[in-house]
Amino acid sequence: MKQLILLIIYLLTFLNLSAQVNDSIVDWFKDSKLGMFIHWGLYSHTAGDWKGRPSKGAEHFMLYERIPLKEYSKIANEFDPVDFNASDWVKKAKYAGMKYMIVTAKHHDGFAMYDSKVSDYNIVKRTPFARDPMSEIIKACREEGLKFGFYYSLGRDWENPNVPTNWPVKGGRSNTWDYPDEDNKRLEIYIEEKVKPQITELLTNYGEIDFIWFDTPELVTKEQSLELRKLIFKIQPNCMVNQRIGNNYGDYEIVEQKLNNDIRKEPWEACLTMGKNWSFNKYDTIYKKPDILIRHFVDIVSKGGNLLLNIGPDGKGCFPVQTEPGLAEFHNWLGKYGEAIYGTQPWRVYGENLMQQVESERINENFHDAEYDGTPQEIVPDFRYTNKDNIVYIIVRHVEDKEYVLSSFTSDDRIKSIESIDSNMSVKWKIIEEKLKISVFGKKKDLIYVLKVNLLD
Ligand code: JFZ
Repeated sequence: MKQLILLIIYLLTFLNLSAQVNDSIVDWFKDSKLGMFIHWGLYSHTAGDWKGRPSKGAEHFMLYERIPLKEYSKIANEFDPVDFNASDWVKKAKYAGMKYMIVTAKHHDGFAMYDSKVSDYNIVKRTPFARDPMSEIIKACREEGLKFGFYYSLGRDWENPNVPTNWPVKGGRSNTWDYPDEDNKRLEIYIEEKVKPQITELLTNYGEIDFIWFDTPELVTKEQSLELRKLIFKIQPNCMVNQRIGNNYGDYEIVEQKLNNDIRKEPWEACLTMGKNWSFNKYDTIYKKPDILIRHFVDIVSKGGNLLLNIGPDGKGCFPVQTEPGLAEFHNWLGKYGEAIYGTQPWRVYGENLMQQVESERINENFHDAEYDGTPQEIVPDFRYTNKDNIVYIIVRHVEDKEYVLSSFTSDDRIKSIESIDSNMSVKWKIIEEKLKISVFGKKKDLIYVLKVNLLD
């Protein structure tokens, strides 16, 4: 009898702790490779200005400018995105080859960009727009076959009086100007009275939700992370949760504004901005060039990750015009080379450089807010590899040479043939001294192109 009780306790504990989605959901995520991230809120309306001058910190400007909640909340009175069209957003994401969308339901300012019954500090109750954009976006995602998730700022909320932080110093990311008594803030009250009820309504009122993308867990405790994970699993067991739920209770890891140094077996996602900021900022005129976006994308995929590419729509609900070349490039490049991306896995190595120099794209471990881009800017001629069944794809990045030797291949790979996916080019190859010598012929049209290596079964 005692053994039976112990077994039941063990099983209940294991089931609780393993409140994670099943493998088929994770497999879908790993195969999908590309999603769209949307940062849209009251900060999109001010768009980098405050009191007639450029503000500091884009979506962080309430913090950087120490704006009293009473003053900041007045922005809602003017938030009226008359050009917002959910179907247009979703169709642009689908056109670019994106398979899911993550949209800010509540950022650090605490303002709900959905019809919250928990807090009137929301887009329906406090703005002339008076609509719930999330229900419109979710409907459009279902019509276009994209999955959907909510971004939710977990450990930072500048509307709520009970959200202490301690980075980079005590109160460093808290609202200490309206709520100065940092030592007496009770995080558990915030979790019980705002976080859990809002996560519950987000997972109850909008049908099937595929992701909760938590951000900045800050001082959330192990117990609080686990309780949130169990709550999500109880309401929607197929909803994936990222590791920013805190305390390692997520289904997948996040790296932000940087790339990984090597292959990671566990599911992971890199979130990158197209411009300099997460949210729309009228002074943000420098957007990553399309070939750089593809360069980062194929690096991420070669190491087993997904790219969550961010757009910050403006206060009228439109994507910045600077995002159009990048979205078009994803459409064109994936239209031609998508077989080397979707449904692939990392090969035994993620790639190599043309000059065999040491990999220069080191991760920058410094923590940054807002305006930070740790992705490599230098363009190194090199190769990335992906694998699907008995095919290895060689993704050739910014290589002008028409002949090169790859040391990652040997005669043991039993290569049957190598072909160029771009029919304007042809390939000659041979194994010499246990290396693969490749010569390409014809007109190279793409800065990043793909060769398909067919291996013998
Ligand atoms: C956070 C937010 O502050 C930012 O506004 C945006 O929403 C981004 C996606 O997430 O920024 C972070 C969070 C974590 C790290 C860096 C920036 N980090 O762990 O290095």
